[in-house]
Amino acid sequence: MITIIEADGRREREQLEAMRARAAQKNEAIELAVSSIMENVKEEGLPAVERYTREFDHRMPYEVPNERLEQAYQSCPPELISALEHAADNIRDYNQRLLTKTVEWTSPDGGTVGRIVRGLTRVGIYVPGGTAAYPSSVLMNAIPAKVAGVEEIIMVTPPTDNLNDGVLAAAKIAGVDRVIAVGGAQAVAALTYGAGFIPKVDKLVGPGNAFVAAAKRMAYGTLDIDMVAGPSEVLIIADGSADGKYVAADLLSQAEHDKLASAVLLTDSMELARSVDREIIRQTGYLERSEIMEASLRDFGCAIVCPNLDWCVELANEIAPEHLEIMTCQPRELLPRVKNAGAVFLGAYSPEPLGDYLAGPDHVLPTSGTARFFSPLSVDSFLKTMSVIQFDRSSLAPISSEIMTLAQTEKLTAHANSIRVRFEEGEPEIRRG
Ligand code: HSO
Ligand code: ZN
Repeated sequence: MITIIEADGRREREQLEAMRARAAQKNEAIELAVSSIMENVKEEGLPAVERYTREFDHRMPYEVPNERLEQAYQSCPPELISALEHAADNIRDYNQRLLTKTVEWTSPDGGTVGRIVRGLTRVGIYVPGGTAAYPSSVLMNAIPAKVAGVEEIIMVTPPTDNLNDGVLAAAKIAGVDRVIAVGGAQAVAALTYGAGFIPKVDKLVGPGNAFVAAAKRMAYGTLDIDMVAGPSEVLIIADGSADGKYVAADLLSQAEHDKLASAVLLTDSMELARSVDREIIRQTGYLERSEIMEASLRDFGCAIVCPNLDWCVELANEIAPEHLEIMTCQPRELLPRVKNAGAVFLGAYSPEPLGDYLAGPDHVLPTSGTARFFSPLSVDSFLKTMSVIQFDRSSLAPISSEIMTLAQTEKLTAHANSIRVRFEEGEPEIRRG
């Protein structure tokens, strides 16, 4: 069942506002616990990490040997391995094409200027334990880092008796350098400050529970992080030409992630909205995670019938969804007006799971309206740049007086002096003390 609302400019905004309230609120108790974990690991290093791991996971943190990755790879069904390898190839190809290049050129004043691109040195990838340990997410986090030229990629995941084979196989396929069985806020703290055999990293990416998210927020500044992911979202714009069966299936595919996931249909056709509603009821009947989907659609799902498609696009831009599917007869026509979305899927044969798994672009995307200013994870997320300047005497001379004027205005005489000494007649004066 999905609530159908007829847009009048006010009703739909009220509904959307009510749904926005789902964004995870900060929890004082969690913040407090995590800040003391961060402090203690910073002070004590590995012994603190071991203590917390024993307390929360009833084990010791350990390095997962390469042979274990090999064994995981061998024990996965061959069709899983070949699907992961195909996905990995596409993610690699996509990011290679995006790789920003170092550029240098002659400036208007005749010097050489440019921008050098470098990969980060060391990156951590957090992989949660339990049912949300997704092999696809390992690829989506690790491969862009690899393409960026990151020297060492360290994956961390909570220690359990049986680590997830699919996740370990994906780590091998993606070229993860080390896997360390350590999880929770203590893993984030270890990667932030370094703790014994767990080195500190320059950037930490990947989803985690509320403790991990809080720790990542606290670590930010000491290292870089990806965005703190909120519950998954899909928004579909569809007209009367769309197949209600496909639309319903795609809404359900996101709704199944989480009771807090959001799935919204914007359409100019009441007939389509009704057929989507019927299809949702029918398909939920045979799908496994019906309880999650029903809760998510009840609390964070709706179909909004708008007067026209422009109205739909405007609302979509306000919502700035993580995933935006456009299933209209001319989907490309709407694209130029779309401003805010993590990923856009065009046409009846570009369903969101295609992007979750195989198309090549990342499935780590901005959520909770942050697509207004954040971008998908990509090779860019693991690169940084340095500017470079090289002038010679003849290109510096003509601009030297301007530099000195600017320096003197700022009362920074040593700045002016650094230019002046280069153009003084005769030998520079040497003051002896
Ligand atoms: N749709 C999720 C990613 C995912 N789906 C992983 C399946 N596995 C993030 O938006
Ligand atoms: Zn998904």
